[in-house]
Amino acid sequence: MLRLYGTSKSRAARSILALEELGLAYEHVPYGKDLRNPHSEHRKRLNSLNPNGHVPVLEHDGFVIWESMAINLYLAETFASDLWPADARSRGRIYQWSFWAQTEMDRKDWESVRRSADADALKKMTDAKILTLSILDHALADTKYLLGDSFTFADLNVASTLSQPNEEGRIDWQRLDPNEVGLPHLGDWLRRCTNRESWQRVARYE
Ligand SMILES: N[C@@H](CCC(=O)N[C@@H](CS)C(=O)NCC(=O)O)C(=O)O
Repeated sequence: MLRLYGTSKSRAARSILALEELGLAYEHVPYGKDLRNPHSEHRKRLNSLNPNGHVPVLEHDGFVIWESMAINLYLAETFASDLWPADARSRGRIYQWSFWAQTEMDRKDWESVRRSADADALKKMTDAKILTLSILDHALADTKYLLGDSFTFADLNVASTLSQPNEEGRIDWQRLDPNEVGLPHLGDWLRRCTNRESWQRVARYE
């Protein structure tokens, strides 16, 4: 039994996309705004599953795991697919891009939300974010996907960190258009990823 907690309008989207891309049957429990009430049953249930109190959380036959990337890498290892190549170097690349997305992009995204009322600070953070994204743009200059010709967990994990299914192929809460900020390769790649059936489907989920 697979059960995934967290609304698709949150970081849980990354793991919902992983379940969808793997074609697995699962139950979706779309905890979201209801978590703001500290006394709600959902809040208590979530805190009992994840001491951090965050979504996503995955339950798999009694095994509980949290952190979106850990969930995705666990699913990748558990359920064989073309998205998870067998050799150690390809997997190393997938770890590299997955951790890069979390440490270099996702954390900065959080910080910039907190600074959104300070125009100067936000401008500096946005410029720094675009500079970091140019690393990804460069890596995609001569290749369709991060590991070559086919979509893998590297693309899934990075693209779903940059753009949730309801963000229409734009980057994070600022809705940056990669082409407008001078990142054309990243823009083409992100469109390839977010045009996938899974992204289109998950955009309609609660
Ligand atoms: N690093 C974590 C971040 C999880 C996270 O921050 N989740 C947010 C939703 S986007 C959340 O649960 N917020 C509700 C809360 O903290 O009460 C991951 O990738 O799983």
